[in-house]
Amino acid sequence: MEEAILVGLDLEKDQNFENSMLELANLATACNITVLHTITQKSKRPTANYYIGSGKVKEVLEAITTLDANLVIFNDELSPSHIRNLEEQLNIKVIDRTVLILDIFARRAKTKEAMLQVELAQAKYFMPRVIGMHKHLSRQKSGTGSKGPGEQQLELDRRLLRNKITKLQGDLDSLVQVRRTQREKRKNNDIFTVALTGYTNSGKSTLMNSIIDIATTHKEEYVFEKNMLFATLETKTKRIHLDNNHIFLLTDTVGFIEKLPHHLIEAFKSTLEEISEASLILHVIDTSNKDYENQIKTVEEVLESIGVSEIPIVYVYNKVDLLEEIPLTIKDKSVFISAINNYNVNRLLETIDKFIYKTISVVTMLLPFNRSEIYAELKETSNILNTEYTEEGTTIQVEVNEYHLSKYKEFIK
Ligand SMILES: Nc1nc2c(ncn2[C@@H]2O[C@H](COP(=O)(O)OP(=O)(O)OP(=O)(O)O)[C@@H](O)[C@H]2O)c(=O)[nH]1
Ligand SMILES: [Mg+2]
Repeated sequence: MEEAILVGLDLEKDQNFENSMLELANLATACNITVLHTITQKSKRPTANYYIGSGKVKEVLEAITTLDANLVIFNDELSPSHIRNLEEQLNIKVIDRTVLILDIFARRAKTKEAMLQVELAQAKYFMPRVIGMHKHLSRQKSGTGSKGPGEQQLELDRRLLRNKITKLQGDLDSLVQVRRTQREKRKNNDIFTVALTGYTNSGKSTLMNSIIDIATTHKEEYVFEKNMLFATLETKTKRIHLDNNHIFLLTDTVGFIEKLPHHLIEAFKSTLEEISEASLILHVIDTSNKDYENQIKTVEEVLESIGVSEIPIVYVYNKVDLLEEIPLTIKDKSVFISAINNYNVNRLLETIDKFIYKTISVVTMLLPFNRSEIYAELKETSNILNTEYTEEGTTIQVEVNEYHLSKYKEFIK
């Protein structure tokens, strides 16, 4: 049983510090760790030796002894030397926010791809840090120039880890290739794609299910939703068919969190590409969280870091059932909804449809009788408004996107 003391450095520019410490406690709980106590320090910057001041280190040590803790968790990612110095002073295991996030991802990963992604991020995080885990061994170094058991072990561990990273990267690359090919195929159909994104636990998967509820007949395809951090790690795409015969693909993706480890972003690159290739992004916001404005900022920073800047975004203010009144500081291009009881989700679908309309032209086509496969394709992907059988062939009035417009332009009357 792990019983921990949380430590946070309150840097002056961080207005969000208190919430961030609460979130750290939630992350710890999600890893089955009991939080005994929280220690914070206000400071302009971290110190070189211990991240916190040496006086604070003493305070942490006292708390460890008094409360009988066996783990210390820092709210920021620590460097290998910070970990080494702190463990030397405190004599118990020291970890950071990144380790917790990686651990939760590891617990939640179900598909082969997600497992590889998490394992890769973990290995990369631990690579420069193996040294800290062997400090007790390396003290046994004997004789000038000769390698003690500690150092030999360290080199061996490093080599194993490096090989592991290469292997994981290779396995992941081949899986990603498969996914890219699938996506290319989808792109060829050029169906309008909408990606759900947002802070973890904001209600993305619940919204996906609500839309499936309203707009599809395949109710057995609901996605997993739950009140926990990082419920979704795998992307899921569903085909949504609106009443007016407009079709779009809706993709549910992994949520973001403050200080998302960069190794994770890197490892989840292929998953995040689903967002960067969407035609429209729905940024889902948990308005019942009093920190939601900072969460919006965090999400926007991650989106920027993965190169999303041109794609139109609709802000979806979710969980309004929990509010007494709608907040005033709301951006335009936004919709208020409650995904859990489908409130206003129809309004959101209308908004999405307006974006689809922008990509559509209404044309009349004359299809020769021997090209029935074109009719079948358009029936599957486009909205046929009118069909007439004439002597020359089938005349249809149809709403087509740019892709079909150029593909079949020879048949346009
Ligand atoms: N009251 C209320 N709760 C909601 C609403 N939408 C979602 N929730 C709850 O919020 C929790 C998280 O929902 P999810 O849909 O799993 O959230 P997510 O954004 O997919 O989260 P991750 O996959 O972890 O990133 C669940 O307990 C939902 O029931 C809402 O409109 N109102
Ligand atoms: Mg989810």
